[in-house]
This record gives sequence, C-alpha cells and structure tokens, in this order.
Amino acid sequence: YSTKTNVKGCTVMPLLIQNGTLLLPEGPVKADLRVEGERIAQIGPGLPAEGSQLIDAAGKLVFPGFIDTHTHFEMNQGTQRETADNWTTGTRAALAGGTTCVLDFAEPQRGHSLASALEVWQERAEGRASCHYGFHMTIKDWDPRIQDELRAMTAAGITSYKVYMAYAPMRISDRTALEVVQAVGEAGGIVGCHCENGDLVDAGIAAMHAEGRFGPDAHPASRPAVVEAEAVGRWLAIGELAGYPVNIVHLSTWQGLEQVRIARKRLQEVYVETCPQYLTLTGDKYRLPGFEGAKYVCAPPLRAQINVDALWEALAAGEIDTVGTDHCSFYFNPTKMLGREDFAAIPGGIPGVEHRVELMYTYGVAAGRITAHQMMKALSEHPAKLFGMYPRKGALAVGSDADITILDPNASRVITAAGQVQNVDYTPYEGMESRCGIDTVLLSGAVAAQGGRVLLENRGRYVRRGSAQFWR
Ligand code: DUC
Ligand code: ZN
Repeated sequence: YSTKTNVKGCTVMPLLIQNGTLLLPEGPVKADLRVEGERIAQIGPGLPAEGSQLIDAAGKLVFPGFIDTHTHFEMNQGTQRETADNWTTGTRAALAGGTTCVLDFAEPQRGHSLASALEVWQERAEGRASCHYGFHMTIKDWDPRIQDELRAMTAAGITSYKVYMAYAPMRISDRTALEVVQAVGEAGGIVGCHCENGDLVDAGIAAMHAEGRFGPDAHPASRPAVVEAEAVGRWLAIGELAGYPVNIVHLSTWQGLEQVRIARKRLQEVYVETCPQYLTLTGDKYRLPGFEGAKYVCAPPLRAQINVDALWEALAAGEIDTVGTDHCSFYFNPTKMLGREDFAAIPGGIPGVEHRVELMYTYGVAAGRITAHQMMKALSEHPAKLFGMYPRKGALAVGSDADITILDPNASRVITAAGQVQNVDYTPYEGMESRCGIDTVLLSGAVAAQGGRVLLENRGRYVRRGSAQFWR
C-alpha cells in the first residue's frame, strides 16, 4: 500500500483496525477497517495486515467519530460570566472523550452582522481546536440585511441556525421566528429553537422572588415543564406554517415530547435533540445542601425521573434524533457564585462534552435502554446528516473521513472532576460510573487520543457543511 500524509502533514503507513465490531450504517459487523491517509480505504473481514500499522480492536466497538451537535465554547461577552472552557480546552476534552467534531453556536452581538460572529468564531477556533468543528449561527436580530447574509453563510458552510424563545437579550417574536424558518429553509438550511416561553420564565422567576425563594431549588420551579411544552407546541406551529422542517434543541420533558408526537401525527417533519444531563440526572440535584445545586443550573432545568424515562424510551423508539451536550461550562467558584444571593443570577449551563460518549454508552447501551447501533445514529450519523456532513462524517464507509472512536466495553471507571480534561472545577457527573473506556480516537486518520489522553493537539479543522439530508 502506498504511504500518504496525515493531519500532521507526516507521511504515515496505512493503519489497520483489526477484529473490531464495526458500527456500520446498516448495523454492527465484525470486520477489519483500513485507513489510508485521512480516509477510510477498505472495510471487510480478514484484510491483509502487511505494510500496515495495526490496532487490535478485538472485543471493542468501532464507531464513526462522534459529533457533538451543541457546544458553547468561549462564550465570552466581556462580562464576569465567561465560560470556563475555551476552544483549546473544550475541544481537547471533546477529543479525549471520543468526540471528533463539535458544532458550536456562533453568537453575533446584538445589532451586529452574522459575518462578524462567524469571523470571531473562526478566529477563536482556528489553530486551537483539537477536534474538527463547525458552527451553527444564532439569530437574535432579523432584518433585510441579516436575511441577505444567508446566502453568504451557506457559501461559508453554515447551514444551521438557532433562535431563542427565552432570554431577554436574544428572544425573538413568533412572527420573526416564522420569517427566519422560511428564509433559512429557502436557503437550504435548518433552524433549531430553544423552546421555553420567555414571558412565563420571567413570571416564574418573579413568583419565586415574591415567595422569598432565592436559592437554586427555585430554579426548576421557575421554569416548569409546561413552559417548555407550550414553547415546543408553538415552535411546531411556526414550523408547520413556514412549510420547512425544524429542529428542537435540548428537549427535556415528556410533555414536550407529546407535542412532537402530535406534530408528527399531522405528518410534520421535525427533528429533536436531547442531552445527557436530561437522560442521567434529575431535579433532586437542586435540593443539595448549601449552594451545590448551582452546579446543575441550566436551561431547561433538570427534571423529574418520569421525563428521564420518557426520553430514553423516545430515543429507543427513534423519536429523538440527536444527543448533544449543550456544554456551557462555568466555574463553580467564582462564576456560579455570582448567583449566591439569587438563583436567577446563576450563569446557566453545565459541562459535558468530555463525558457524553461514556454516559450514553453506560446508561444507554450497557443498561440495555438502547443498542450500540442506535447510539451510533444519535451521536454520529444523524448529526452528520442533519447538519450537512454526511457521508464524509457520520459513517464508517469507504471514502469517508477516518474520524473513528474505538470504545472498550470491558473497561470501567468513576467520573471525577479531578480526572477530567475539561477546564472547569467540577463535573455534574461526579462519582458516576462509566462502564466503558474511550480506547483510541482517530482524527483524520491519525491516532489523536488514547485512554482518555490527548496525543495530538490543535489538529482540528473547520468543516464547511452542505445542506441537511433529511430522513424523516
Ligand atoms: N442553556 C444553558 O443552560 N446554557 C447555555 C444556553 C442554554 O440554552
Ligand atoms: Zn445551548
């Protein structure tokens, strides 16, 4: 076999992953996989080994590199509420945890162009990212000038957007949301929505304050399930009127799920993301002693167990399409402490980019709730399809990028902040068991992480994405 150059620019031998269980698009198959240069060159049983560097994957699961559909790295607005992870540390943690590509949210400042946000995000990520990356674009303002930018965004490889129904500085009206979905749809993109009713959240916070409740336990009470479900229903009405498929980010409730089912009954095309925190943690955390509950403050909030069960069932039934982290890490001390006197001032967001794969395997696959093939779809194939990267990414297939994660189902460990790569002083998953190991991670054909340790840094590249491939 001919030698080729890899992501480091070095000449490398072909690499042969032997005897693993490959999670192919059609299902798991015991076979070998050869990588040449940055691509997958061959898949089959008993491939000849001579001339190749060997990786023994016997007893292990070989996945197409995992894609995190939802991160917020370096969301710094020049305030005290800066995120703990920047592009260097966040992508390093992603890679250590088996994620080879992240889609982060570029956030224009109010009144600024989409191009300005893209430029800032490109500058932050370029040369610093340790995994591959793309950007969704957040739309806060909507006017003819912004609408005109959509074509340039498509050309730049931005084909997915987000709007917010909550958060005073970002939320848009229903009428604006309708126009955004139509314009983005015409441009070949898809819009996701943060579905919480902002007015009702404001009312909920005021009601908590009026009752003298200022601690973290008031956070979930201020934005209960119905606040999400109403917004999901409204967002789906907007999608139906616009006549384009829409996405729902970080769904957390069974009531929201029911709204999705109603929309699908009327044959509406809707895609749904949830996050590991809504699948593995519950709202009990907000009642931890002292200010501990602040570590779990995120929006939407953690919910009761009935929602956790419903989300797993929906994932297993194919009703939920993607699992992204919404990684938005803040130091407990000093950043979360900004809300010591008032839960509404606690910066909302939790870390997760490093632990998503282990959590989904442990509490999903090992627990018998979903299969490894379903995990592959939710964490790799579906993100790649919905966000215009398939089959270059999201598939173990000849010609696809050799972004590959080998998982050892016979390893185990306990997740701790002390042992994490993420640059943050806690993890919401502290003490939880991981019933697998992230054995080896290939990034564009190069061994970039092993055993949770990053071997190659700053080799991530921008992914210029195409239009969504819808499958519903
Ligand atoms: N929710 C959070 O908790 N943080 C970042 C953005 C979001 O939607
Ligand atoms: Zn988010």
